Formats: sequence, structure tokens, C-alpha cells
Amino acid sequence: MSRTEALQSLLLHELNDNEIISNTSDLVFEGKKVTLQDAQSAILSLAAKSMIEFERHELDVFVLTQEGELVCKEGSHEARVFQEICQSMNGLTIDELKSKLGNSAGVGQGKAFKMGWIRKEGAKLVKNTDTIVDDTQSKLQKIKDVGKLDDTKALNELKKRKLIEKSKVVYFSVKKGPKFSLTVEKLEADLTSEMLTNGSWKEKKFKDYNFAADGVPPRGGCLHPLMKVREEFRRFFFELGFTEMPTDQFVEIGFWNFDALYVPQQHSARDAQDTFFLKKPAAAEKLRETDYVASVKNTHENGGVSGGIGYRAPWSEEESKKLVLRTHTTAVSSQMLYKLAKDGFKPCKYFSIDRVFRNETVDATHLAEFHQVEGVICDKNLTLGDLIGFMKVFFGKMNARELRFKPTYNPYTEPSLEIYSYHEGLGKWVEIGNSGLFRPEMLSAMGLPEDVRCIGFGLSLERPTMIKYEINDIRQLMGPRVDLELIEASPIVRLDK
Ligand code: FB9
Repeated sequence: MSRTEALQSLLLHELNDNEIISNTSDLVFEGKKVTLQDAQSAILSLAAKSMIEFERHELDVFVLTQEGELVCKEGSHEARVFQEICQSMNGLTIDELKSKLGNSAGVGQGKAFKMGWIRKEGAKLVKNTDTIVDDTQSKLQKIKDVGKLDDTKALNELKKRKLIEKSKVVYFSVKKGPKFSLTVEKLEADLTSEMLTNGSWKEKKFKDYNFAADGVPPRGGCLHPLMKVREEFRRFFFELGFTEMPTDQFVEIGFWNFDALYVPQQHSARDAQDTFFLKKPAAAEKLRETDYVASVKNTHENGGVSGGIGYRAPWSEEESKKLVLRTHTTAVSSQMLYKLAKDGFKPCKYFSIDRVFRNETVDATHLAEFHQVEGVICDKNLTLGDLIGFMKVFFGKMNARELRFKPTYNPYTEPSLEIYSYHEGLGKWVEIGNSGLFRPEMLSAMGLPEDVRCIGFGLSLERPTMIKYEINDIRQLMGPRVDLELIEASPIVRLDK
């Protein structure tokens, strides 16, 4: 018999003997008063079977504080002071009292004085009466027993002395229900296939179906904070007239991830310690855009028609056919720009926000993958000024107002600028992005008109998300250590607020 069943049978027998139970907390079970929880668990299921009916009652009572319990057990501070003084032959000094009673001495002697139990004689405290009655203790005992005291003055004084405090007592009164019996019928909650096959369901009693019961609330999905911030960025881009690039393919050939972007085949970014190369299949059978491939080869080797001198190194088609996990979504931008050249140039604005993969050592700010946010703007005769101007508009949307630009190097843009903004919350300048004008070597090889200029810029999704959600370890945001509660509880954020 489980504990609840034992409690239920105690209740039923109590009812059987006394018709009603006026206060469940008077019941004793396993030698102790029945707790509210116990009573509740036993009562609810019996009531559900209409074997009993019950009412819940709340009572404001006084309970002893920890100090109250101490005084109740050992006597009031003033009484203990009196006893100490009595035990001493010729009275005690305050310090002697303190050494005997600790901080009870202070409180106690004050009260004992007021009660006229002791008096001062020189430096000594001596008794001023022979016997005392420790009302405080007895009153506390009374309160302990019945939870109340019909002497409000005393109550307020005990409250003031923090020996008692108000508390709420909840208890149930119970009476027999229409289906009262001493034995609790175990009602089946489930009709199992086994009951059906062995026919045992015929003699079983089943719980009534509670069609009103709420089902288990469906654990609705929730957007990961990164996806919430991604929606913010998508909103910004659409508001600025950008078109989203298709980024649903993580695997690219080196040609689009590197060569089309004029990244030299000897560049360290193309080494396995920076890039994830696929093993099976390791390379594409062939490159489709043969003319374009030829002009990329030409440009890498001697500058092609870009006006540049190229890298003066042999360019290998084999190398460019290798399959990689894209290291940046710029691998998609290169394909969109080539398509733009083939379909006939017209001004355009593209953006992408998706995963990129870099073979980096994982630490609090780096994972082997992150989400790149990238924008590309193409039009005739765009300048560095246009780039800087647009960065102010773009980052202005997320309240990054005060921007600073620092020249940097990317293989596919020249000039290139890192963008910094002063972050009030962090109280420091934060690098919030990277940008540049795509190199003519890249654009001319695609066949884009000579006066077309393309601005490119990028940042990560993780950084702004970590700042917005005050997450300082990127592993709390992505990966096996993510705390799902945190994800579910994470509110929608507005980057522009
Ligand atoms: O996100 C970055 N910083 C950042 C962005 C936003 C932000 O909060 C917003 C104001 C509210 C806070 C910080 N960075 C780019 C800067 C640094 O964090 C940098 O250390 C790390 N970078 C990543 C790459 O790390 C290897 C962030 C990632 C990055 C870097 C460059 C590009 C994209 C992502 C790019 C590009 C590009 C350039 C030219 C043409 C096309 C694309």
C-alpha cells in the first residue's frame, strides 16, 4: 500500500468513525501531524471518486519565530537573566551577565528591569524579588499550541519583540461523499491492449473520462535567439530594398568560395586549418562555366582584363574543383554577381544571412561555424564614400550611430574597411563589421561592365545576438551546451531599440 493509499484509508476510517473531519491538520499519520500536502494528495483523488467531499479553509494564526521557539524552550531572556543573577551570590555585572547569556543579556536585563525583577547595586545587578512568572514563555507556549492568544496587547508586544509572526494555516474539513466506502477501488486509468487481448477489461472498473481535462500543453516551438535577431536583420534589408540570396547549400566548390573572389590559390585561407574540405566526394567532376573559368584563370595568372597584373602563379582548375564547406556567404554573392553579368547588368542590392564554416579553435567567442550577415550593392560608379554612407544608414538602423572606419585587407575587396562603433553598454569601441569594394579582377572576369562597382559588407549574427541577450560565451548560444530553458525564455528583441 503506497503512502497516499495509507493516508486515504486513515481518512476513510476517521470518517467512518466520526462522520466528519473538521480539520485535517489534527490528524496524526506515522506519529506526526498530517501535513497539508499529504492531506491534499489523499483528499483530491478520493474526492475525484466522489467518495468524500471536502472544503478548504484558511486561518490566520501566529507562529513562533526561531527566537520565539528558543524562548519557548529555554525561557525568556529576562527570566534567564533573573535566574543567573539568583544563582550568583551577590549579583552580576553586565559583562559577567553577557559572558553567561550572550546577547540575551542585553535584551533580558532591560526587560527584567522593567518588570522590577532586578535592580542595580553599584556595578552589580541584583535580584529585586524572590520569584517571577515567565509570562512571555507561557504565552509563547500557548500560541505554539493553539496558534492564537486572546490578549492582543501581549500579542502585539510579542510581535514587536519578533518572538511571533503571522502565518496562514490551510486545512481541510472532510465529510463522506455519495460513493463513500472504506476500500478505495483502484480504477483503471488506461484500457491497455493486453486487457483487450486477455478480456480482463470486462471485470475492470475504469476511471471516468474527464473530457474537460486540459491536455498536456503542446510545447510550442520557439525561435532560437539567433533566428529572432536574423528576422530583425531581414527586416532591415527588406526595408532598404534588398533581395535575399539563396543560401541553402552549405557545400561549395572552391571555385565560387575562393577563385571567383580572386582569392589566390596559395592563400592560407584555403588551407585545411582554416577550411573544411570534403573527403567523399572530394571534388566536383567538372566546372560548368568554361569561358568564365578561363577568364578567372587568366585573371589569377596575369590580371586578365582587370588592368591588374594577377598573381603571376599557375592557376589549377583541379584546386578550384575541390568541395568545401563554405567559409563565407560571399561564395553565394560571387554566383549572384556572375549571374547578374550573364543576364545583363542592372543595379541591384542582395543580402544573405546563413551559416558559414571555419576550421577554427572553439573558444568563448569562436565556434567552427557562425552565421554571416552579408550585403552587396552593385551600381555604376559607386565609391568608397557610398560604402561609408551606406554603412551609416545600415548600422544606424541598429542604433550603432558613431562609426569609425579602419582600412583592412580582404583578397576580394580593395579598398577594404573594418567598421567600429562605440558601444555604450560595453563602454568600448566594438568591431561591428567588415566591408569593401569588390576588386575589378573579380568583376571584370565575370564580364560586368567596366564602370560597375560593387560594395560588399558583412558581419556575424552571433555578436549582436550575444550583446542583445547579454550572453558572453558563444557556446551558450550554439551547440550541445545550449540551455533550452534560456532559449524558450528568450524574449523577442528589437535591434533598433
Ligand atoms: O559581427 C561582428 N561584429 C559585431 C557585429 C554587430 C554587433 O552588434 C551590433 C551593433 C548591435 C557587434 C559586433 N564582426 C564580424 C566583427 C568582429 O566580431 C570579428 O572579430 C569577428 N567577425 C567574424 C569573422 O570572424 C572570423 C565577425 C564575423 C565576420 C567578419 C567579416 C565578415 C562577416 C562576418 C565579412 C565580410 C565581407 C567583407 C566585404 C565584402 C563582403 C563580405
